Amino acid sequence: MKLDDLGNWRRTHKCREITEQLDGQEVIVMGRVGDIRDLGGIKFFILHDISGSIQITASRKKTDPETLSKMDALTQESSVAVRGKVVKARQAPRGVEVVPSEIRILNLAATPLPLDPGGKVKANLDTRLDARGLDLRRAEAIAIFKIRNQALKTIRDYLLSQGFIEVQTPKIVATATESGAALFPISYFDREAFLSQSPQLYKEVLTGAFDRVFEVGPIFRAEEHDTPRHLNEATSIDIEAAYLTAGDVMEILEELIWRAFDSVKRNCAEELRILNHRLEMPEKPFPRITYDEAIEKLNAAGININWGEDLSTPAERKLAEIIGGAYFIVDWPLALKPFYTLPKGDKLGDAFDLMYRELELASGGSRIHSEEMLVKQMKEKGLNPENFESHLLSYRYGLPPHAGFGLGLDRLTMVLTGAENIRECVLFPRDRRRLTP
Ligand code: AMO
Repeated sequence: MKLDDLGNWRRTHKCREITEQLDGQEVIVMGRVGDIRDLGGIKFFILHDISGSIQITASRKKTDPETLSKMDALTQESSVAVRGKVVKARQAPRGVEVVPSEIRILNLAATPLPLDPGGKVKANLDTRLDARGLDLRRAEAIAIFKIRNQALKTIRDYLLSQGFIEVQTPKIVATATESGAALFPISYFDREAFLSQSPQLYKEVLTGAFDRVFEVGPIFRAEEHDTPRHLNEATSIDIEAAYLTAGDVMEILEELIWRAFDSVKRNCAEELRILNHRLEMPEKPFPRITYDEAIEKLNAAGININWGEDLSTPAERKLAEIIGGAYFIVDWPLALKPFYTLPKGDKLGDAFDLMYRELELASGGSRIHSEEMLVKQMKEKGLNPENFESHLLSYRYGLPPHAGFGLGLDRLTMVLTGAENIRECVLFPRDRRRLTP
């Protein structure tokens, strides 16, 4: 079939804007075709755009043959433009419909569809991710990404209001920051390079010039985990601020999480309804417990963790049962935290994790700003300071004391939307088995 051109047509209204007040008015609407129904004398379809939907209704008797034949040719998910008159109609889903005078079929969807974006036929996650472009048209998927967008906007606005500058740091890097094992090597001309695990070292250096910086960007982890909360490419919201400590940036993090919840609750009521998710506001201040207290509580609850061990998944689950909601775990054993963590006494690091129930949302802390101390701690962690030479240069010239955190945007989106698998919260997830689409 020959397709139509968009030509000089432009939308006069989005679907949601078609209301009874426009009764009798001519409009142009554009979008994708949802449910199609043929009642013999009358043919309907639902037109969806990002704002919502509107019913398009043509009676066989009154509609011209060309428009009717286009109605007959339509398939679900085709993209179309409709010029027509707004008519009040009690039986239409929104009490109003558009009676077409001309239809342009801009692209015709092939049949059968690999999945039903209308949601009547449920598909499993793998089938959905294989046809993700189509899967993202589902109302639930759109709701998740609208919520993610709203949260990110709120977080950006807040950080900008607090004097942070948004930066972009290299994603092709020479060294690890978090742990050697989780790096993706790539070939960089005749040298080996890696995909960045975290903007950590760059954001720290930037505090010397810009005082406060933040970055929203990809982090790459070659983790073998195949879990509902790990990805090999995730998005983190990283901040770093000069002349602040872990305690100060925890307050920024708490405020930022609270505001993200609040703005989603106020601006995304319809999306939360679509997802059937009741969002409970976390109470400020979030509880803060030390690592030692966490171990005590766990041991008392029958989960044995020796001092110095990381918290296992069952331990995190148990803590979530005991504390619930959003809470900080502070004062970690230094050995469990990366080399750049500022020591607190002999054995502890001035570092924290932010948990939401059993999910770690963020981690951060105060950092070392003295070159000497950083070199010492690198050696203690078995790292070779020579590999960090260009980075260490920046510490030589008066880098201020600083602190910061990394917050996983995909995990935050899980919490805000009630998604049980992180893959639902990422447009095109990368995991051990999935490199396409
Ligand atoms: P960390 O390694 O804890 O800290 O990462 C920070 C946050 O990023 C998210 N995250 C992930 N999300 C999904 N899949 C993954 N594989 C994954 N890895 C991490 C989590 C996590 O809490 N440089 C430090 C941050 C800092 O101290 O400023 C860092 O990268 O939500």
